[in-house]
Amino acid sequence: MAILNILHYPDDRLHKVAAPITDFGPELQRLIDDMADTMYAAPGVGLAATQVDRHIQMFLADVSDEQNELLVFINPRITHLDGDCELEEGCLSVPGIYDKVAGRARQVTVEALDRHGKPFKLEADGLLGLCIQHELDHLLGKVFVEYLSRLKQDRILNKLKKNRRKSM
Ligand code: K1U
Ligand code: ZN
Repeated sequence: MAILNILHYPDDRLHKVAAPITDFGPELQRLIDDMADTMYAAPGVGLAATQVDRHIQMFLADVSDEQNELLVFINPRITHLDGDCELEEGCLSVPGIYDKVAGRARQVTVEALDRHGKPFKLEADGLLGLCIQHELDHLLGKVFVEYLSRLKQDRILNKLKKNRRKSM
């Protein structure tokens, strides 16, 4: 078991675009297990490889209460979006900040490969649907706060700076 370091906004490495995965060998399997440990320990309901400074197209999600329904999405792509999501989102890379992002869909269809390279298709709504959209953004180098107004972004940056100073 290993807990990986989660990059914190505004780290530039959160803006890197992830590359497709072609090798499903032991190194990837180890990374998946370590990312799952990291996500559950945080605790979070999702984690993208970008957030642990691995710039490959993979994210994990588990929105179950018992943390026993791990989903692994490799080389994911959204094939359908519908409706409007009213839920607020959070981010392990932007601790303590929750807000609603305009334009998030209520229902999402995603196609991806599982940890063994097997294709699957999933339709999701609610927290899982939102989490999938949020994690896919991470793989594109986008952090949710960057969708908020300039004023909100400045406030968030100030708050994060203050929190960092307090914890030093
Ligand atoms: O990608 C991440 O930073 C993880 C993020 C995922 C996410 C949460 C909510 C909406 C969209 C995306 C988190 O998990 S933040 C932590 C969180 O929301 C949470 C933690 C424990 C229980 C329930 C929620
Ligand atoms: Zn996030």
